[in-house]
Amino acid sequence: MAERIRSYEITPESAWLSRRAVLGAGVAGLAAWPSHALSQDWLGQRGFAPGAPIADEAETPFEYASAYNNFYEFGSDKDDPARHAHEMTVDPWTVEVSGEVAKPGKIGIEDLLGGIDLEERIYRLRCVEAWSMVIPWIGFPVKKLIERFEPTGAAKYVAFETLVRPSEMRGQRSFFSSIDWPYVEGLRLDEAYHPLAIFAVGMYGKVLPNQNGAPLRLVVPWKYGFKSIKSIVGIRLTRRQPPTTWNLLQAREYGFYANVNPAVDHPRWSQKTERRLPSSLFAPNRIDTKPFNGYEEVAPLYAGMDLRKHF
Ligand SMILES: Nc1nc2c(c(=O)[nH]1)N[C@H]1C(S)=C(S)[C@@H](COP(=O)(O)O)O[C@H]1N2
Ligand SMILES: [Mo]
Repeated sequence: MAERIRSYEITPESAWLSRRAVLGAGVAGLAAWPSHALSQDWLGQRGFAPGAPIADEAETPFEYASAYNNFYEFGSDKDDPARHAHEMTVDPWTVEVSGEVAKPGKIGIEDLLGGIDLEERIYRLRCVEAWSMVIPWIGFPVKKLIERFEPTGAAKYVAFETLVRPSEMRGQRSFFSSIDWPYVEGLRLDEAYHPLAIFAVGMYGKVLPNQNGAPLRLVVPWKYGFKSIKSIVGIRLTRRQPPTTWNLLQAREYGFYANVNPAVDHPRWSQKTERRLPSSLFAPNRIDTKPFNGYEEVAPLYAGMDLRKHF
């Protein structure tokens, strides 16, 4: 496996009672685990192995990951989210789980995350616009949360929905935006259940900055960035493939699957290489893009599918 995985077992109290403490204390709030929890033996017993940090894959500095964003609810320029996302209230926050589940419900995020162990996952994020970053997320497998609501046998897809609150999201008030809010995304249920697919609540040892999708966002590292929907308020289990925002906007350019694939160009640009941030005019830091963004263990999910057709 290419990514390095660290896992910390924590109680719901330490995760959520301390939310303000974490905000106040910065990294210290999340670093205050007993050191034995980090021993290699302890990790080994839980199935984790040390992945060699990849030489050309230094973590993208926090300053880039939190300043160069796509979050159209706050505008279409890369610096709009960092400038305006503080206007979004993320506390209190509720998520509604609905559709093909035995136990639908609207639930506050503290309860939603109660008892869930958080892990740190260092993942590459590859935007369809051909830049990429390496980000240490704090999160947990999507499957852990969805299972709690007991999907019925008819559930084949999961649809996700972002907050709609024009009073706090200036992009949703904008006359120029062509997106039909809410921002929506979806996965096949077996994709969502793959252990690499996570919900993130933090990054770089801190709670998620609003511009990165606080308080809860999806991270699907083998797919183009637009699948990783931010600030989620709705999760719906469905029988049919749900609509997705970029596909609705431009179906020729953005498919439902959106697996990172250097062999399938975007109609307006090549997907063969990417610009790993930080990059500049003089140090472009251009690297080859890998199939599935390098996470080839997901390939069996698409056995027998023509990935040129299902792009
Ligand atoms: N709700 C919402 N989620 C979103 C977006 C958006 O505009 N709105 N942009 C997507 C795109 S195109 C990318 S590349 C990633 C960027 O995530 P990051 O800013 O944390 O790097 O968020 C994705 N999630
Ligand atoms: Mo993106």
